[in-house]
Amino acid sequence: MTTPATSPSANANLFAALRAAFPADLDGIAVETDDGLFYSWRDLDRASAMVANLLDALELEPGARIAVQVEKSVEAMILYLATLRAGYVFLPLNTAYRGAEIEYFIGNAEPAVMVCSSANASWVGPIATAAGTQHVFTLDDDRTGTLLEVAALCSDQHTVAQKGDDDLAAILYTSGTTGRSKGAMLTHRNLLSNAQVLKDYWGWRGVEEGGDVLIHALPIFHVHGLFVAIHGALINGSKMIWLNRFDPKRVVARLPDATVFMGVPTLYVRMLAEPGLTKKACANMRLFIAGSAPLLIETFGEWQARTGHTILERYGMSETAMLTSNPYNPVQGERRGGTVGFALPGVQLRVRSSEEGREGLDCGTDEIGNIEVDGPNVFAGYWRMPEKTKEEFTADGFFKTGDVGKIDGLGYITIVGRSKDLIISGGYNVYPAEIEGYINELPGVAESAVVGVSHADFGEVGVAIVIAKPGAQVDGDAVLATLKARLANFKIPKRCFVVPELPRNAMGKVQKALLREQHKDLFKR
Ligand code: MLC
Ligand code: AMP
Repeated sequence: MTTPATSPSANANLFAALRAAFPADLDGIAVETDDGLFYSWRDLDRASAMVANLLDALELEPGARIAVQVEKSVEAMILYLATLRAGYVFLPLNTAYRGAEIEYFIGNAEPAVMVCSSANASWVGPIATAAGTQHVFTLDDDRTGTLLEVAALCSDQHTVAQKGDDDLAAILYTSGTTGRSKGAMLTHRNLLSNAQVLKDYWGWRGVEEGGDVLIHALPIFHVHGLFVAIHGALINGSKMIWLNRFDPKRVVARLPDATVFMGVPTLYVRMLAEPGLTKKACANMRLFIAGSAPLLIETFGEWQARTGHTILERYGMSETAMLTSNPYNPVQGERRGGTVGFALPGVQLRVRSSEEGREGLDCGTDEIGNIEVDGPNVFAGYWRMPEKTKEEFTADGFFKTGDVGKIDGLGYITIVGRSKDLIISGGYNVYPAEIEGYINELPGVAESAVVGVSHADFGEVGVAIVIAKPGAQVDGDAVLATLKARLANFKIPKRCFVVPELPRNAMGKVQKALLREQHKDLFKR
């Protein structure tokens, strides 16, 4: 059962906890951008107050959603902090999303405010307005845009909005194997409890212990970059070295100035290709953390050999924030490559059988089954989808992750696969059902299957296999070109084959395992 992250009388607003952790010296550096800008703790406090005052002046309804699709910048992070501070609900959107995707998210979430880049305002603005959004602002990654122009006129003093543990802080959209994307509703308690656990578990060092410095190189519209990284640094009063875009050369160049790095496996693979990645470059580093997708044991081993550091792999989801982690403290055990470590303190994690006749029974040691979780970090449900929410929880309140794994005798958890049909490409989720839906609507296409195959850089990528209607001519490259105009770039399959038929089992179901096997060596190193 969940316990409150804060006492009933205290303000459960996540921002209040982050703000309370700012160092006493507000003139110290909170964020240094890789292109030479410095933001003090006072700057973060004042700027978030100004944007929060702007939001307050709009007199939005309680629980109003602030949808944001902007390029990464420190100001975009400040907008996130301001949204929490003012007590509204942050709704980040991947910058790769195109018209149809944005139209769905806006239509479904009905945000009161939309913030987009000025380059996209001409198409995002009308979509938002048509969906009833009252306020559209722009924000660019060069500190320009109408949001900052208006915020500049607002006071830099702001009282943090009073929030309860179960009030919503953010909605993150995740796709699904069937139907449209679902908005995972995360509360202040979900996010704060997770940040507090990770602060201890990963041994973040306070200012008095020399302080940590985090290299922030991930996008800030997903759990990893937005919550794990930003909350991790802020709740510890640690400085961030901020890169708007991941560039392996720049990250390697900044390692001597930092102590903590977080990345999806592709970031580690790309950094390993840099000759500058040496033991000497990493001498000041305390911790390298990986997650969001499986870290290959080869990458884990190569990293250890090259840098002398053992990557700490952890596992999480949009719906749950972080669930498990390899130990930081050697007293708790070694960091084991190929595993995602132990359930975090406060997280209950169990593996349940899906075998016929044993469905729902607890698996024994090393026995493979479905991973189910409970804890203060587990989300409040899918936005306006009570039925979907119900389906994804067990009768006794555990969330069904859709991941398949096992637990060994020492408690190390290994993820061996997924029961959900999902491809994780460079840390982004791609749902084959969504892509197949788009392909099947193209002229001349009878049906299609999209499968994930190994890729040296992205870990896994999609490959489309298409069947043409009798007499129709379909060109694989043309299919991909059409998809590119409609869908986020990371969702586009890397190859498309037009074949006479799809392999099927006796029940008539497409045998995706066979297709994966056929194409498994397309992108191997
Ligand atoms: C870019 N492309 C991708 C891709 N990213 N294709 C598949 N998968 C991806 N992830 C496309 C581009 O559109 C381009 O196509 C081509 O691949 C090459 O692009 P690139 O220049 O190499 O890509 P780049 O811009 O460098 O981006 C790669 C990346 C990025 C790895 C830096 O994908 C990234 O930041 N990934 C991190 C995702 C993340 O933060 N996930 C956390 C989710 S939270 P074309 O055709 O245009 O040339 C979560 C929970 C948890 O999962 O546990 O943390
Ligand atoms: P998302 O919906 O983007 O939050 O993605 C969550 C999914 O990413 C999880 O359900 C897992 O399938 C996967 N994932 C996250 N971390 C890991 C990891 N360390 N190893 C394997 N898969 C992971």
